Amino acid sequence: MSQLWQARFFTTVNHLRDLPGTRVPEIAFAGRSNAGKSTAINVLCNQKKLAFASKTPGRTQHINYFSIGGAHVGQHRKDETRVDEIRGLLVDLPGYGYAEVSGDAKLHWQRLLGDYVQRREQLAALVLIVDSRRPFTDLDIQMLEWFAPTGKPIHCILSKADKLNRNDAANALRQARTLLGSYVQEDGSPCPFTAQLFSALKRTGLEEATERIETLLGLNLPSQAGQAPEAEDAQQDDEQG
Ligand SMILES: Nc1nc2c(ncn2[C@@H]2O[C@H](COP(=O)(O)OP(=O)(O)O)[C@@H](O)[C@H]2O)c(=O)[nH]1
Ligand SMILES: [Mg+2]
Repeated sequence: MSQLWQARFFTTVNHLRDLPGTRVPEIAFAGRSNAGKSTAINVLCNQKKLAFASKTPGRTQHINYFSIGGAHVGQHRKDETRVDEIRGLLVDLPGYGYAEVSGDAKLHWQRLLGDYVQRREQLAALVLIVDSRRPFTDLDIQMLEWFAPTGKPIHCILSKADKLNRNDAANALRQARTLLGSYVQEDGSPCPFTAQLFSALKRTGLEEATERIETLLGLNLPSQAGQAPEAEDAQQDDEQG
């Protein structure tokens, strides 16, 4: 059973100053409106309505947080999520590129998303959802450009792969990998960007995406709960090495 199945709603944020003070790693899901972001989150977390999959794109202009761990398993129990036991957070970012969003809302989005992905220390990696039938849009590229300097990984999920035949899907994946591979860090080494095909409908690529996200969140490691002092030692060792 995937640990992502434990996900449950944690909080909603409209301004960066309200971001949670949690110290655990978080993975943010970004993508253009209608790319299949909510559907992907729901399938990955094996829940029908965790992230609201709407037929009216552009509605949600806020950041939704889902927690992994720290909650009792029984969904019917109205218990508090135990914040100190949370092991990771999934972050549903507002979808972008929706034509009817007004100028002010667009600016608010740009500031919120740009600042969040560039500055949020707890952000371990970005999952970028791109419709496999559409090339990367300007705003998808914007996300890559914002995030590349952080040196952190991006995992690109090419969604709705069931809409493509085998050949076109393979081409879409190849093109995405070529684009992602063109990003290099200051020392010339490639940015840690990966891509895969995905279909929520057919559940293709589900295992690959789950494993990648669990790894990026550090969920495959033994629990670090209550071991904060050792974590500092480990960091010093890294710097010496
Ligand atoms: N065929 C197909 N449709 C999908 C898939 N994932 C999402 N969709 C559809 O695409 C539309 C937008 O999905 P949604 O998750 O709300 O997109 P979001 O705006 O990025 O959150 C909905 O009508 C979904 O049913 C998929 O894997 N295959
Ligand atoms: Mg959505």
